[in-house]
Amino acid sequence: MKSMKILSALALSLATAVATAHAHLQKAVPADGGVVAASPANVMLSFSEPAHLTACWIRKGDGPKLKIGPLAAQSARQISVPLPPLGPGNYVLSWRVIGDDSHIVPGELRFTVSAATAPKEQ
Ligand SMILES: [Cu+2]
Repeated sequence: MKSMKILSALALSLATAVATAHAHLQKAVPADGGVVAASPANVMLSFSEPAHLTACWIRKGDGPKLKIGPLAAQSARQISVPLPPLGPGNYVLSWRVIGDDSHIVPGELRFTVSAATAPKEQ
């Protein structure tokens, strides 16, 4: 039992040591807080290490979260998330990725589709 305690303490300190190696979002297109003139076909997420997108949602304003899929099965540093056609408004894209260190990292990104030149909504 004592060895189990030492092992879990070791695992904890290891987890702390790699904490800075999480799959952090480094760059996104459109950028967080960005304004785009037309509905983007996808969002490109660039992570600090290969990550596997396990879940992704988009929400317009205070509306319901819509699940996005299907998502790529492989992990990659760059992940393209397909978007449905978006009308003018403020959007929040949220996701969960699992990095190669097996840590789950949630993230979100806000962007605006401007009203001026956005495509007509059906
Ligand atoms: Cu990590």
